[in-house]
Amino acid sequence: LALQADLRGAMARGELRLNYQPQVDAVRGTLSGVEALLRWDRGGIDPVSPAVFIPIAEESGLIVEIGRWVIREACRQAQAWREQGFGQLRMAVNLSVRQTRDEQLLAFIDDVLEETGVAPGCLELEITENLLMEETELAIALLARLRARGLHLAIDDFGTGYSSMAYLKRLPIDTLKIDMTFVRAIPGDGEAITTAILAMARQLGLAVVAEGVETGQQHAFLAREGCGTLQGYRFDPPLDPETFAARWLQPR
Ligand code: G
Ligand code: G
Ligand code: MN
Ligand code: NA
Repeated sequence: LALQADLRGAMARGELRLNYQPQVDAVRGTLSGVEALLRWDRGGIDPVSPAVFIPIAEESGLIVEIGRWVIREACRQAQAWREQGFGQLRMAVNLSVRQTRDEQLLAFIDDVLEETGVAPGCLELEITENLLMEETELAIALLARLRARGLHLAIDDFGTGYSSMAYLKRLPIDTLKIDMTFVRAIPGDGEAITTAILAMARQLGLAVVAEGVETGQQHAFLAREGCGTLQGYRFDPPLDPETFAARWLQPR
């Protein structure tokens, strides 16, 4: 409860920040996109992981406000980089289940895109597989409207839930993100499931991002199996915007 009150104050005090992790073309090693990840910087005190404070924010409903801040800040950053001459990036943000029940989400996103000049196709929303399984037809309809608007949708932590190929086929999505538990098990048990996910994605015409890629061996396996995009400590952890720009962005 203390943390919940603190979190409310954190927004007002400007303690929330976004870090940015590169998504890298598996073959060329070039930047294909970026995922924005939320950080709570409590100035001197230990930072609290979003794995801890996001569930708290969800319980209190504060996640709607925080989630909106995340979308706006990520789009502002993408536009700032564009204005600095770095071209238009594909920016991925995580969406929590509660936000898919926000009837104003579409209107809010429209406003942010207009205000920042970010193209809809450059904003990707990540929704966890388990969230999708829990959600109602209403949430799916909202996702379909977002996609019709031109946004991209990705399924995060893919492979940990129970979605069937038939179910996936009905979903308005663009990308599967292979959960890092499978990537961590390469070489080994992770190989077969990774190959199966890639084959299924190919059949469905979906792009694939492998998460948690840490080693050269994992990178080589995934590139060989045709996984287009990689994300993980092999390339970089989530970085503050200045470090991200210095390491990954070049003037065009
Ligand atoms: O970056 P890190 O590994 O600490 O993130 C921990 C968890 O918090 C991950 O599951 C990640 O998806 C989630 N997370 C990070 N940023 C956001 C955000 O802006 N919104 C939501 N809903 N989840 C986030
Ligand atoms: O659930 P989601 O995929 O959005 O969360 C991604 C989380 O994984 C982030 O908190 C990020 O810090 C973490 N992460 C990113 N790359 C790696 C990696 O290579 N190894 C590990 N262990 N964690 C990673
Ligand atoms: Mn994610
Ligand atoms: Na994930």
